Amino acid sequence: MKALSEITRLIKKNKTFLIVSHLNPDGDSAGSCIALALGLKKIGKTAFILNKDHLPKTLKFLPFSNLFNRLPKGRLREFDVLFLLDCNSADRTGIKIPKAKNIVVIDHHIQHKKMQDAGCRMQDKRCDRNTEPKPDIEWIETNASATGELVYKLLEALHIPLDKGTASNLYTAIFTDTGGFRYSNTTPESLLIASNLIVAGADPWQAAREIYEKMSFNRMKLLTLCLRTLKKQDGVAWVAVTHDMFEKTGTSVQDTEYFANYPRKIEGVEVSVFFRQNREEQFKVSMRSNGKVNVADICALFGGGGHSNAAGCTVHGTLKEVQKKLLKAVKEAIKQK
Ligand SMILES: [Mn+2]
Repeated sequence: MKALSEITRLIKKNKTFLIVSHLNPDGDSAGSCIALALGLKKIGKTAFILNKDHLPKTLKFLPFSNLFNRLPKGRLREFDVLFLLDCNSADRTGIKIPKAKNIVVIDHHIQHKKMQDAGCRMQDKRCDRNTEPKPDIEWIETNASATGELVYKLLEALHIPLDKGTASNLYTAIFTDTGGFRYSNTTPESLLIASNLIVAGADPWQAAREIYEKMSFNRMKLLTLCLRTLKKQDGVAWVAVTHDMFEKTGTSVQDTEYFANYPRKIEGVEVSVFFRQNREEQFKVSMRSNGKVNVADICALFGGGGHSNAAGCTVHGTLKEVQKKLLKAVKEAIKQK
């Protein structure tokens, strides 16, 4: 593969690396970043991870999680190579991209410019890639279940042996993005790689317990408040979390992870929508599809994106206004199927 060999060549001839990923890091972005940093350090390189947000509590169990967002003291000097992992545009990082001699994208999301073709509105500044630094190499495989798969292949191509720490990070990356190997993006290859990662020391039960089988009491209380808002109509079901629910239960945004999946479990539901209050009049919207409707296309209409079965966008307005707009778009998409 051309991009992969170009990346290995670039790594071999350079010394300092900065690894950046999308805001609100998830298991795939965090696991991929940490595994890549560990791999680069193993072959004598300097590597740092930069993210707009802290690692969520639920991912603190990852080995070497202390590498996440631990930057060199003083001003950031120019790095030889900047990696953009698990995203392919600067706006997904939420930060101004630091200077680097080379920019490399490793990702499995559909590209923003392709989303533009799919109907992303030009007046939305999120669509404007002209102001963004242009990557020198883009390795984007939308068929990969997780960016962790690509990092696995990269480390393999560099002949870097897998240790337990790296294996656990990559296993968690693939495990979370496939929903615990349940989603339709699970492939023979993701399971094959996962198998090799277990051989190298990854612990499947630890990952399962930490990601899906563990919840603080307060988070469970938030979930019950959230599920009380459940509504269903014309093949779409939705729930919401507002600021006062966070206050009542002593929880935060991080505690809503996977809430978007619950309404999708309901029989007869094609799409589930989760509305999470960001600001007084702004909501983060997460959509999940059962496979018929491409929710990335719907979210692209509102300046967002993602995968066909899991996507999101941020929309301004009161909860009522946002729900009206979004649910109308979802119902139309369902009707067209
Ligand atoms: Mn991912």
